[in-house]
Amino acid sequence: MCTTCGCNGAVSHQHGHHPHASHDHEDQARILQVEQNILSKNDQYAATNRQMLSDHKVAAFNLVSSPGSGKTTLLVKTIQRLKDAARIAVIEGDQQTELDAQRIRETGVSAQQINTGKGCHLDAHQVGHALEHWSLDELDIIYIENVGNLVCPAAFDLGEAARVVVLSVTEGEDKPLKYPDMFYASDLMLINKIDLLPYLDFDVEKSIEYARRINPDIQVLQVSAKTGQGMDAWIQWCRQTKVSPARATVIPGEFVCNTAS
Ligand SMILES: Nc1nc2c(ncn2[C@@H]2O[C@H](COP(=O)(O)OP(=O)(O)O)[C@@H](O)[C@H]2O)c(=O)[nH]1
Ligand SMILES: [Mg+2]
Repeated sequence: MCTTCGCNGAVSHQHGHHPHASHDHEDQARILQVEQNILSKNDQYAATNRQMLSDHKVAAFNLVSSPGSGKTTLLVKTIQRLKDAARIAVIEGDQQTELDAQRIRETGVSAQQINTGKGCHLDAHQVGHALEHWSLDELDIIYIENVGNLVCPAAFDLGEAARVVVLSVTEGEDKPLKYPDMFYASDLMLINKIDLLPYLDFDVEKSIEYARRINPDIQVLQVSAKTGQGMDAWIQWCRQTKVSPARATVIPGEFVCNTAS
């Protein structure tokens, strides 16, 4: 079941292109009510997660993107660079398989896999259960790799300190305009795979302009997880995030990793 709208495939219902006549007003009101109930419940779990993470001074980052933008590769390279300075764990969201969690574990850090089955996003309740596997006093940073999907994860706060949308240059610069909710809900846009720019007609300036049209406050970094270009700035950004019971307080110059040097 898609928990964003409650559809489960048993009823004839397709996002965005079902004939309007197929839902009467009563159906629409019921769908709205289901959405509101699901999201308000999620927000309560997210607030609990955020408070707990804040109490233990753990910075959690929610990485969202379409499939294949390079989230797992980026996390592996990030961990390799950061693991001597910060104590890191990872929550991996995928519909199926433990493959990404295994890639993370090979770096030596702990990873909890959440398989969402037919669900297209992580929710705060699932993340809360994953957090139970660790003693939070022994961690500084938790990276959450969300399910690859530029739509549904936008609506689900997980209790993260900041949300990072990864846009790879092979996807085209128009994605912020096509998926505005995701870019509106993110604190940082990480443009990945910039090593491929010489071979593509991806317009970096335009992608930034589009993202800021949706979200004037969004920060932007350009990286190549493959070559390491731009990774120092990304690592610095992770270490600058101030943990608080409120969302998104990325304050340049403040270092809050418990063990950061
Ligand atoms: N050229 C290039 N390829 C990358 C980069 N980052 C990831 N990839 C490749 O993109 C593909 C998808 O990466 P993955 O990390 O699995 O993406 P995810 O689905 O977002 O977790 C893999 O073949 C990676 O090797 C990058 O910076 N440059
Ligand atoms: Mg992945």
